Amino acid sequence: MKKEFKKVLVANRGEIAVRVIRTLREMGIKSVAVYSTADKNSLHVQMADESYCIGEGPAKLSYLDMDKILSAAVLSKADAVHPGYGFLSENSEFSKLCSKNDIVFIGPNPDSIRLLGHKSVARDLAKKSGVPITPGSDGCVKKDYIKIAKKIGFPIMIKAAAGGGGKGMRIVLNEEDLNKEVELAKSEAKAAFGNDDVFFEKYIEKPRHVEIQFARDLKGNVVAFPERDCTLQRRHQKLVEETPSPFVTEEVRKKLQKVVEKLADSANYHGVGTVEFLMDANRDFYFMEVNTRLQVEHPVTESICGVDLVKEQILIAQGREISVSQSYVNNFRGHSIEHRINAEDWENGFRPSVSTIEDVSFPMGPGIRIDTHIYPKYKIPSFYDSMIAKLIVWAPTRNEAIKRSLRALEELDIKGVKTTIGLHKHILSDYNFQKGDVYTKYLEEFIPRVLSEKK
Ligand code: MV4
Repeated sequence: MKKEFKKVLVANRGEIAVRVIRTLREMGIKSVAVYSTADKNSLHVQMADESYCIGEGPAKLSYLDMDKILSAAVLSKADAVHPGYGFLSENSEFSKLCSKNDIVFIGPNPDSIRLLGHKSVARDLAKKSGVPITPGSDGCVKKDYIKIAKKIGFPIMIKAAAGGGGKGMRIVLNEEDLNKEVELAKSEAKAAFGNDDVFFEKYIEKPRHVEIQFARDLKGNVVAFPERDCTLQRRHQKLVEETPSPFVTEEVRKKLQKVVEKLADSANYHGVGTVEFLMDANRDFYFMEVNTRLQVEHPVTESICGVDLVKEQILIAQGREISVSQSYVNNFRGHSIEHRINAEDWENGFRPSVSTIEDVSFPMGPGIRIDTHIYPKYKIPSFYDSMIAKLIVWAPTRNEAIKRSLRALEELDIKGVKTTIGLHKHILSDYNFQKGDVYTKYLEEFIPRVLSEKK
């Protein structure tokens, strides 16, 4: 089943397309970019060996159009497709379509994507593999809502089986609200995902978000990386990610890695993936979901482990073995923090600030990595995500990483659009963040406080 890739099509745009093309070049593999008319001046198009326009700006007409992307792959004689994150990266139909056309989809097989994409099926698999799950319903709930919820104990959370990333979730505090909330959750889920299956979980208060990156090859070698802490989010969008977590002990890390290894094995998973957990104040952790793609925050893991996760993805897809061992990864060094820089006016409701980058200068020096697709005079298209850059900072300790991040953010100068750089400086200067004392709703309280103090 070994296959050497000579050419890979990157089915994405922006910073992740650029990041994937860089690794392809290092591996001596030709790259093919696809782009929408709105992206014709984009950096990924300039960097690739060849490129194909696949349609108009709206993602549905380009980056989500499976047939167009497949045509470009066939036409360019690409051996494989790298989907990046978002768009078609977790679409099992697309993965199947690639295989049917003798093109390797760089990711797990369609069955793994489909199974793990169904939250309740993934939860069952986690339970069977010995991964701790929150108390909750066995599978999806069809009737006896009150009986099931009472057994779990209020407050509970209703979650959509086809959901994820916070979509289709509802908290229910008491029995009186339950039936109404289940109906609301179902109709929301139906509208958003075309599937109204829901399940119940015990509600975990003030949790942290901790996740484990893993890789597993066709031979069954598994590596589970140190945890990433992605607790600082706003409306389910991560803003700051770091590794290792300031909250996780060596002992808890070992436990997390052990259960992830078991889960990857029992899913017979091939590729890189991430298992997300909720962690409570006692450091007890509970399975949340599995992401079957490369994630935005993967560079922090690369920084402390000395690994190129895109290279590992490609090696695995070629039928080769993972190039790093568990013991190599356990010898990780230092601390890494990522800041997502969005073109948003964070002081005014995070309104998207899409216009032209008049000028930009990037920070440099020890421990600094910037993943971005912007350059001076680049016009940000309005059709896509507002993330325009990621700053990834490494230092020997968390404390030094925080100081270095502040230094780097001061050097980072973006003119022409409003960005979240200022907010990141406030976060880094916050005493609770410095102590590592935050929880998932922290920014909901922190941001209004910062804004009122500024006035
Ligand atoms: C939870 C929870 C509390 N208890 N489940 C949000 C994303 C989705 N994957 C699951 N999420 C949550 N599930 C139980 N049983 C709280 C959240 C949650 C959250 C989790 C991680 C990061 C930010 C969050 C913000 C709000 C709610």
